[in-house]
Amino acid sequence: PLPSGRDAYRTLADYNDDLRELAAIRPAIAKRITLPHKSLDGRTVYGIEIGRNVQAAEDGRPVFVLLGLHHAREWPSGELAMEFAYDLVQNYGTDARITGLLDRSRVVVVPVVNVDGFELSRTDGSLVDLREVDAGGTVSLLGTPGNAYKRKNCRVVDGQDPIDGTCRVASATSPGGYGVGVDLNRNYGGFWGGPGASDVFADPTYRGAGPFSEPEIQNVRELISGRQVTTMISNHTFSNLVLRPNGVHPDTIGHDGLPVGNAPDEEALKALGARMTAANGYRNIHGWELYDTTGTTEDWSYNATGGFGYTFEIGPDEFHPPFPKVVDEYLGAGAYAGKGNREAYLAALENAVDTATHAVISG
Ligand code: 0X9
Ligand code: ZN
Repeated sequence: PLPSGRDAYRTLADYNDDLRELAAIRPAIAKRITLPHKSLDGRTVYGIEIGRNVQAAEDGRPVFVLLGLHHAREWPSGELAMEFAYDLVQNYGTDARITGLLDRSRVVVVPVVNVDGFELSRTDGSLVDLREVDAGGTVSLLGTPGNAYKRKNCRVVDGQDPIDGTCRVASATSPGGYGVGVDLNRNYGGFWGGPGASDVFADPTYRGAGPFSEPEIQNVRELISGRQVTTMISNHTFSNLVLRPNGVHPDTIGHDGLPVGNAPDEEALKALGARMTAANGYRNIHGWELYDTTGTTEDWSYNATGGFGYTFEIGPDEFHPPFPKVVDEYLGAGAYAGKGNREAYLAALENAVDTATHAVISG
């Protein structure tokens, strides 16, 4: 079973309850944190900070940051982040490896970055797509019921009407679509405004009015800027990939202030990618090998801070599969025997500690 014992997807309320309770179980090593900005719809965003003597002020130990649910429909991305937090808190003091790592680092987990979008997706959606079968037996996807496949946040722009006056992506008469919102994984300041992001509000990759325009992304900026984050993973679904900077093809970049060629730390970024993909069985590639993007989490965090940053695309083929698959993808069980993200995150945490040991980043 998972560290938390859960066997179904959390709601936003479940995440908030779990973050509070997990911190309360072991306050010597776990502290709930409140991010500085409320979401557009006024929700508080919480995380948890884990490590030896965590109630004291930051002491310069390196930090590993694990993020989930930038994209509302990608439910496993929050689950795996939350389960790693449980794993660490439960095993500190008994598991020598985890104890040693948490003595020398802190880990910050924010399982739900896009609280508004996730709440809508999780509570006003369905796991079942609307399909039509024609006389010849051909199946076509008409759309998704409710809002289970919402991607973006709940930004409304003047003159661009939200469906039914809300954050919804779908209505009874208009299933599917992308609806309102900014793509939070195009809103960071890393090469914002470049290729692989849209300036059209209705598009799935709408980048927002400017870099860091969205409070949900201001939260992540301030979280990372205020700590010595040596390794960051942003969880998404799906495609079984570990993506590293850069997000833009070397032939595309080199214009308009975009970087030329590979990231300066290409060899080390690739090496950690190899360690993590040995653990989870995914492919270890540059972001641009999936497709060009700008304004993503890792392109900002790596270029702004020097801390290594990755996107994990969890799972082979579904935004939110039946929950037993999520369990196996964390533990490396069942169809994923020996290939789990638990071990990949531990490799990332070891790197976070090791990077600081070698003093690559000044404190
Ligand atoms: O497009 C995204 O934001 C991510 N894929 S998703 O299906 N989860 O939406 C991938 C972004 C990773 N970075 C690069 N491709 N550069
Ligand atoms: Zn995503």
